[in-house]
Amino acid sequence: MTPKIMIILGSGSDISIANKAMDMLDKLEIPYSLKIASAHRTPNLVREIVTKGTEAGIEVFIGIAGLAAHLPGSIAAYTPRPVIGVPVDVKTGGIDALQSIIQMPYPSPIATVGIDRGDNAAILAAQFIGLHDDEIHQKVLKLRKDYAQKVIESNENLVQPINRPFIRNDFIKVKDIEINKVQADEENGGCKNKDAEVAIIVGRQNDVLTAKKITKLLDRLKITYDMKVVCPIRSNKKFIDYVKSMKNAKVFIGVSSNCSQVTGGLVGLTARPVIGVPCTNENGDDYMLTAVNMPPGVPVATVGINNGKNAAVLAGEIFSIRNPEMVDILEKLKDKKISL
Ligand code: AIR
Repeated sequence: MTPKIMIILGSGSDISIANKAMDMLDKLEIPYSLKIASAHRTPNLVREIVTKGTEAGIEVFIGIAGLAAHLPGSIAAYTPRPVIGVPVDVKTGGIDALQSIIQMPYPSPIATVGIDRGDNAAILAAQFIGLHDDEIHQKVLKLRKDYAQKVIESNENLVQPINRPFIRNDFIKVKDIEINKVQADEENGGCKNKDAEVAIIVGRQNDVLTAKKITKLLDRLKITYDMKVVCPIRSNKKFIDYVKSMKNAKVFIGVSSNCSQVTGGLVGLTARPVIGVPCTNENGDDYMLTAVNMPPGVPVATVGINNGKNAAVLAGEIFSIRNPEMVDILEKLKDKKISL
Protein backbone atom coordinates (compact mmCIF):
# COMPACT_ATOMS: atom_id res chain seq x y z
CA MET A 1 0.00 0.00 0.00
CA THR A 2 1.30 3.47 -0.90
CA PRO A 3 1.34 5.79 2.09
CA LYS A 4 -0.39 9.17 1.75
CA ILE A 5 2.45 11.22 3.23
CA MET A 6 6.10 11.43 2.18
CA ILE A 7 8.68 13.07 4.44
CA ILE A 8 11.91 14.15 2.72
CA LEU A 9 14.95 15.28 4.70
CA GLY A 10 17.71 17.48 3.30
CA SER A 11 20.27 15.47 5.28
CA GLY A 12 20.56 12.65 7.77
CA SER A 13 21.49 15.36 10.28
CA ASP A 14 17.84 16.53 10.23
CA ILE A 15 16.62 13.18 11.63
CA SER A 16 15.64 14.52 15.07
CA ILE A 17 13.07 16.82 13.43
CA ALA A 18 11.80 13.96 11.25
CA ASN A 19 11.40 11.91 14.44
CA LYS A 20 8.96 14.51 15.76
CA ALA A 21 6.89 14.15 12.57
CA MET A 22 7.07 10.34 12.67
CA ASP A 23 6.14 10.22 16.37
CA MET A 24 3.05 12.26 15.56
CA LEU A 25 2.09 10.16 12.52
CA ASP A 26 2.58 6.97 14.57
CA LYS A 27 0.25 8.45 17.19
CA LEU A 28 -2.31 9.32 14.51
CA GLU A 29 -1.78 5.89 12.92
CA ILE A 30 -1.18 7.32 9.44
CA PRO A 31 1.34 5.47 7.21
CA TYR A 32 4.17 7.53 5.74
CA SER A 33 7.36 7.20 3.74
CA LEU A 34 10.72 8.75 4.73
CA LYS A 35 13.54 9.59 2.29
CA ILE A 36 16.71 11.68 2.39
CA ALA A 37 17.52 13.85 -0.64
CA SER A 38 19.26 17.22 -0.83
CA ALA A 39 18.03 20.00 -3.14
CA HIS A 40 21.67 21.01 -3.72
CA ARG A 41 23.73 17.83 -3.36
CA THR A 42 21.29 15.46 -5.12
CA PRO A 43 18.74 17.54 -7.09
CA ASN A 44 17.93 14.67 -9.43
CA LEU A 45 17.17 12.36 -6.52
CA VAL A 46 14.64 14.92 -5.25
CA ARG A 47 13.01 15.04 -8.68
CA GLU A 48 12.86 11.25 -9.01
CA ILE A 49 11.48 10.64 -5.52
CA VAL A 50 8.84 13.35 -5.82
CA THR A 51 7.73 12.41 -9.33
CA LYS A 52 7.52 8.71 -8.47
CA GLY A 53 5.87 9.46 -5.13
CA THR A 54 3.19 11.59 -6.78
CA GLU A 55 2.54 8.92 -9.41
CA ALA A 56 2.26 6.30 -6.68
CA GLY A 57 -0.39 8.29 -4.80
CA ILE A 58 1.37 10.45 -2.23
CA GLU A 59 -1.12 13.17 -1.23
CA VAL A 60 1.04 15.48 0.89
CA PHE A 61 4.82 16.05 0.96
CA ILE A 62 6.75 17.28 3.99
CA GLY A 63 10.18 18.81 3.28
CA ILE A 64 12.51 19.23 6.26
CA ALA A 65 15.78 21.14 5.82
CA GLY A 66 18.15 23.63 7.40
CA LEU A 67 20.45 26.45 6.21
CA ALA A 68 19.62 27.56 2.63
CA ALA A 69 16.60 25.26 2.81
CA HIS A 70 15.47 25.05 -0.80
CA LEU A 71 14.21 21.48 -0.47
CA PRO A 72 10.47 22.20 0.02
CA GLY A 73 10.60 24.64 -2.91
CA SER A 74 12.24 22.05 -5.15
CA ILE A 75 9.68 19.43 -4.11
CA ALA A 76 6.94 21.88 -5.16
CA ALA A 77 8.54 22.11 -8.61
CA TYR A 78 7.80 18.44 -9.28
CA THR A 79 4.34 17.87 -7.83
CA PRO A 80 0.88 19.42 -7.87
CA ARG A 81 0.37 18.15 -4.30
CA PRO A 82 0.59 20.50 -1.30
CA VAL A 83 4.07 20.75 0.21
CA ILE A 84 4.62 21.43 3.90
CA GLY A 85 7.99 22.94 4.85
CA VAL A 86 9.80 22.56 8.16
CA PRO A 87 12.78 24.89 8.69
CA VAL A 88 15.53 23.35 10.82
CA ASP A 89 17.65 25.32 13.27
CA VAL A 90 21.21 24.61 12.12
CA LYS A 91 22.53 28.20 12.23
CA THR A 92 20.97 31.62 13.03
CA GLY A 93 18.25 29.94 15.09
CA GLY A 94 16.74 28.57 11.89
CA ILE A 95 15.72 31.98 10.54
CA ASP A 96 17.79 31.37 7.37
CA ALA A 97 15.89 28.15 6.68
CA LEU A 98 12.55 29.73 7.56
CA GLN A 99 13.03 32.59 5.09
CA SER A 100 14.23 30.16 2.39
CA ILE A 101 11.05 28.09 2.78
CA ILE A 102 8.31 30.61 3.46
CA GLN A 103 9.10 33.37 0.96
CA MET A 104 8.19 31.40 -2.12
CA PRO A 105 7.12 33.31 -5.22
CA TYR A 106 3.62 33.07 -6.68
CA PRO A 107 2.30 30.55 -7.71
CA SER A 108 4.39 28.06 -5.71
CA PRO A 109 3.40 28.24 -2.04
CA ILE A 110 4.96 26.17 0.71
CA ALA A 111 2.74 25.58 3.75
CA THR A 112 5.40 26.57 6.25
CA VAL A 113 5.31 25.57 9.92
CA GLY A 114 7.50 26.82 12.76
CA ILE A 115 11.23 26.21 13.15
CA ASP A 116 11.92 22.54 14.09
CA ARG A 117 8.15 21.82 14.23
CA GLY A 118 8.10 18.37 12.62
CA ASP A 119 5.13 17.51 14.87
CA ASN A 120 3.04 20.38 13.51
CA ALA A 121 3.93 19.41 9.93
CA ALA A 122 2.48 15.95 10.60
CA ILE A 123 -0.70 17.42 12.12
CA LEU A 124 -1.11 19.79 9.18
CA ALA A 125 -0.70 16.92 6.71
CA ALA A 126 -3.39 15.01 8.64
CA GLN A 127 -5.66 18.08 8.47
CA PHE A 128 -5.18 18.32 4.68
CA ILE A 129 -5.98 14.63 4.18
CA GLY A 130 -8.77 14.83 6.78
CA LEU A 131 -10.74 17.02 4.38
CA HIS A 132 -11.61 13.98 2.30
CA ASP A 133 -10.95 11.22 4.84
CA ASP A 134 -13.23 11.46 7.84
CA GLU A 135 -11.39 8.78 9.80
CA ILE A 136 -8.26 10.93 9.77
CA HIS A 137 -10.28 14.06 10.62
CA GLN A 138 -11.66 12.26 13.69
CA LYS A 139 -8.10 11.43 14.75
CA VAL A 140 -7.15 15.12 14.49
CA LEU A 141 -10.16 16.03 16.66
CA LYS A 142 -9.10 13.48 19.27
CA LEU A 143 -5.52 14.80 19.21
CA ARG A 144 -6.74 18.35 19.85
CA LYS A 145 -8.70 17.08 22.87
CA ASP A 146 -5.55 15.41 24.20
CA TYR A 147 -3.60 18.69 23.93
CA ALA A 148 -6.43 20.51 25.75
CA GLN A 149 -6.53 17.83 28.44
CA LYS A 150 -2.81 18.37 29.09
CA VAL A 151 -3.55 22.01 29.96
CA ILE A 152 -6.22 20.93 32.44
CA GLU A 153 -3.86 18.39 33.98
CA SER A 154 -1.12 21.03 34.35
CA ASN A 155 -3.55 23.17 36.32
CA GLU A 156 -4.33 20.20 38.56
CA ASN A 157 -0.89 18.71 38.98
CA LEU A 158 1.38 21.72 38.71
CA VAL A 159 -0.60 24.71 39.94
CA GLN A 160 -2.93 23.18 42.52
CA PRO A 161 -0.15 21.85 44.79
CA ILE A 162 1.65 25.21 44.91
CA ASN A 163 1.69 26.34 48.48
CA ARG A 164 2.62 30.00 48.74
CA PRO A 165 1.31 32.50 51.26
CA PHE A 166 -0.30 34.85 48.72
CA ILE A 167 -1.58 32.53 46.00
CA ARG A 168 -5.42 32.50 45.83
CA ASN A 169 -6.83 30.13 43.20
CA ASP A 170 -9.94 28.51 44.59
CA PHE A 171 -12.38 31.20 43.41
CA ILE A 172 -12.08 29.76 39.86
CA LYS A 173 -11.83 26.01 39.42
CA VAL A 174 -10.48 25.15 35.96
CA LYS A 175 -11.73 21.57 36.17
CA ASP A 176 -15.33 22.84 36.46
CA ILE A 177 -15.08 24.75 33.18
CA GLU A 178 -16.28 23.04 30.02
CA ILE A 179 -13.26 23.84 27.88
CA ASN A 180 -14.36 22.35 24.58
CA LYS A 181 -17.67 24.18 24.43
CA VAL A 182 -17.35 27.54 22.69
CA GLN A 183 -20.27 29.93 23.20
CA ALA A 184 -21.22 31.37 19.82
CA ASP A 185 -24.19 32.78 17.97
CA GLU A 186 -23.79 30.70 14.83
CA GLU A 187 -27.04 31.93 13.29
CA ASN A 188 -26.05 35.58 13.40
CA GLY A 189 -22.36 35.23 12.78
CA GLY A 190 -22.37 37.75 9.95
CA CYS A 191 -21.41 35.40 7.14
CA LYS A 192 -22.99 35.91 3.74
CA ASN A 193 -22.35 32.42 2.37
CA LYS A 194 -22.28 29.84 5.15
CA ASP A 195 -21.67 27.01 2.66
CA ALA A 196 -18.55 28.56 1.12
CA GLU A 197 -15.53 26.25 0.90
CA VAL A 198 -13.11 28.87 2.24
CA ALA A 199 -13.58 31.42 5.03
CA ILE A 200 -11.27 34.43 4.90
CA ILE A 201 -10.88 36.42 8.09
CA VAL A 202 -9.08 39.75 7.87
CA GLY A 203 -7.88 41.36 11.08
CA ARG A 204 -8.22 45.00 10.03
CA GLN A 205 -9.21 47.22 7.15
CA ASN A 206 -5.60 47.94 6.11
CA ASP A 207 -5.07 44.25 5.30
CA VAL A 208 -7.99 44.10 2.86
CA LEU A 209 -5.63 44.83 -0.04
CA THR A 210 -3.82 41.57 0.67
CA ALA A 211 -7.14 39.75 1.16
CA LYS A 212 -8.36 40.98 -2.25
CA LYS A 213 -5.42 39.12 -3.84
CA ILE A 214 -6.82 35.94 -2.29
CA THR A 215 -10.38 36.46 -3.51
CA LYS A 216 -9.23 37.34 -7.03
CA LEU A 217 -7.33 34.06 -7.27
CA LEU A 218 -10.07 31.98 -5.63
CA ASP A 219 -12.47 33.33 -8.28
CA ARG A 220 -10.10 32.10 -10.97
CA LEU A 221 -9.84 28.71 -9.26
CA LYS A 222 -13.65 28.56 -8.97
CA ILE A 223 -13.42 28.06 -5.21
CA THR A 224 -16.29 29.58 -3.19
CA TYR A 225 -15.46 31.83 -0.24
CA ASP A 226 -16.84 34.16 2.35
CA MET A 227 -14.82 37.06 3.73
CA LYS A 228 -15.10 39.21 6.83
CA VAL A 229 -12.99 41.93 8.42
CA VAL A 230 -13.11 41.28 12.13
CA CYS A 231 -10.48 41.67 14.82
CA PRO A 232 -10.37 38.94 17.49
CA ILE A 233 -9.14 41.42 20.09
CA ARG A 234 -11.32 44.46 19.44
CA SER A 235 -14.46 42.44 18.61
CA ASN A 236 -13.90 39.04 20.17
CA LYS A 237 -17.54 37.93 20.24
CA LYS A 238 -18.06 38.88 16.59
CA PHE A 239 -14.89 36.98 15.66
CA ILE A 240 -16.01 33.80 17.44
CA ASP A 241 -19.57 34.07 16.10
CA TYR A 242 -18.28 34.47 12.54
CA VAL A 243 -15.81 31.57 12.68
CA LYS A 244 -18.42 29.29 14.23
CA SER A 245 -21.05 30.36 11.67
CA MET A 246 -18.60 29.24 8.96
CA LYS A 247 -18.41 25.73 10.44
CA ASN A 248 -18.92 24.14 6.99
CA ALA A 249 -15.81 25.81 5.55
CA LYS A 250 -13.08 23.34 4.67
CA VAL A 251 -10.18 25.77 4.86
CA PHE A 252 -9.76 29.00 6.84
CA ILE A 253 -7.42 31.77 5.73
CA GLY A 254 -6.34 34.35 8.30
CA VAL A 255 -4.93 37.64 7.06
CA SER A 256 -3.17 39.15 9.97
CA SER A 257 -0.76 41.81 11.07
CA ASN A 258 -0.40 43.09 14.63
CA CYS A 259 0.79 39.95 16.47
CA SER A 260 -1.11 37.60 14.11
CA GLN A 261 -4.02 37.33 16.52
CA VAL A 262 -6.31 36.31 13.66
CA THR A 263 -4.51 33.09 12.76
CA GLY A 264 -3.74 32.41 16.42
CA GLY A 265 -7.43 32.85 17.28
CA LEU A 266 -8.57 30.72 14.37
CA VAL A 267 -6.63 27.58 15.28
CA GLY A 268 -8.32 27.53 18.67
CA LEU A 269 -11.75 27.53 17.06
CA THR A 270 -11.41 25.07 14.18
CA ALA A 271 -9.75 21.72 13.52
CA ARG A 272 -9.73 22.46 9.78
CA PRO A 273 -6.52 23.66 8.11
CA VAL A 274 -5.70 27.31 8.79
CA ILE A 275 -3.60 29.16 6.22
CA GLY A 276 -1.88 32.28 7.51
CA VAL A 277 -0.97 35.35 5.50
CA PRO A 278 1.27 37.56 7.61
CA CYS A 279 1.03 41.24 6.69
CA THR A 280 3.19 44.30 7.15
CA ASN A 281 1.93 47.35 9.02
CA GLU A 282 2.43 50.98 8.01
CA ASN A 283 5.89 51.03 9.67
CA GLY A 284 6.95 48.12 7.50
CA ASP A 285 7.06 45.68 10.44
CA ASP A 286 6.07 42.22 9.37
CA TYR A 287 4.27 39.57 11.41
CA MET A 288 5.69 36.47 9.78
CA LEU A 289 7.38 35.05 12.90
CA THR A 290 4.30 35.51 15.08
CA ALA A 291 2.17 33.74 12.47
CA VAL A 292 4.40 30.77 11.71
CA ASN A 293 6.04 29.86 15.02
CA MET A 294 2.96 28.19 16.51
CA PRO A 295 3.29 25.77 19.44
CA PRO A 296 2.88 21.99 19.00
CA GLY A 297 -0.71 20.92 18.33
CA VAL A 298 -1.93 24.01 16.49
CA PRO A 299 -0.14 24.53 13.16
CA VAL A 300 -0.73 27.52 10.88
CA ALA A 301 0.20 26.84 7.24
CA THR A 302 1.95 30.15 6.74
CA VAL A 303 2.81 31.68 3.35
CA GLY A 304 5.08 34.62 2.53
CA ILE A 305 4.53 38.18 3.70
CA ASN A 306 1.48 39.84 2.05
CA ASN A 307 1.36 36.90 -0.38
CA GLY A 308 -2.42 36.51 -0.59
CA LYS A 309 -2.15 34.91 -4.01
CA ASN A 310 -0.06 32.03 -2.67
CA ALA A 311 -2.61 31.45 0.11
CA ALA A 312 -5.28 30.95 -2.57
CA VAL A 313 -3.05 28.61 -4.59
CA LEU A 314 -2.32 26.60 -1.45
CA ALA A 315 -6.07 26.26 -0.78
CA GLY A 316 -6.43 25.08 -4.40
CA GLU A 317 -3.65 22.51 -3.93
CA ILE A 318 -5.28 21.17 -0.77
CA PHE A 319 -8.60 20.79 -2.61
CA SER A 320 -6.88 19.25 -5.63
CA ILE A 321 -5.71 16.16 -3.69
CA ARG A 322 -8.80 14.22 -4.83
CA ASN A 323 -9.90 16.57 -7.61
CA PRO A 324 -8.09 16.17 -10.97
CA GLU A 325 -10.06 19.10 -12.41
CA MET A 326 -8.49 21.41 -9.86
CA VAL A 327 -5.02 20.01 -10.72
CA ASP A 328 -5.66 21.05 -14.34
CA ILE A 329 -6.76 24.57 -13.39
CA LEU A 330 -3.68 25.01 -11.20
CA GLU A 331 -1.37 23.71 -13.92
CA LYS A 332 -2.78 26.19 -16.41
CA LEU A 333 -2.38 28.99 -13.90
CA LYS A 334 1.26 28.05 -13.29
CA ASP A 335 2.06 27.78 -17.03
CA LYS A 336 0.62 31.21 -17.67
CA LYS A 337 2.74 32.70 -14.94
CA ILE A 338 5.90 31.19 -16.33
CA SER A 339 5.35 32.49 -19.89
CA LEU A 340 5.18 36.11 -18.71
N1 AIR B 1 20.88 21.03 3.29
C1 AIR B 1 21.29 19.93 2.63
N2 AIR B 1 21.32 20.20 1.31
C2 AIR B 1 20.92 21.45 1.12
C3 AIR B 1 20.65 21.99 2.38
N3 AIR B 1 20.20 23.22 2.64
C4 AIR B 1 20.69 21.21 4.73
C5 AIR B 1 20.25 19.98 5.47
C6 AIR B 1 20.76 20.20 6.86
C7 AIR B 1 21.93 21.17 6.68
O1 AIR B 1 21.92 21.55 5.31
O2 AIR B 1 18.84 19.88 5.42
O3 AIR B 1 19.80 20.82 7.70
C8 AIR B 1 23.27 20.56 7.04
O4 AIR B 1 23.44 19.35 6.34
P1 AIR B 1 24.71 18.37 6.66
O5 AIR B 1 24.46 17.16 5.79
O6 AIR B 1 25.92 19.11 6.29
O7 AIR B 1 24.59 18.07 8.12
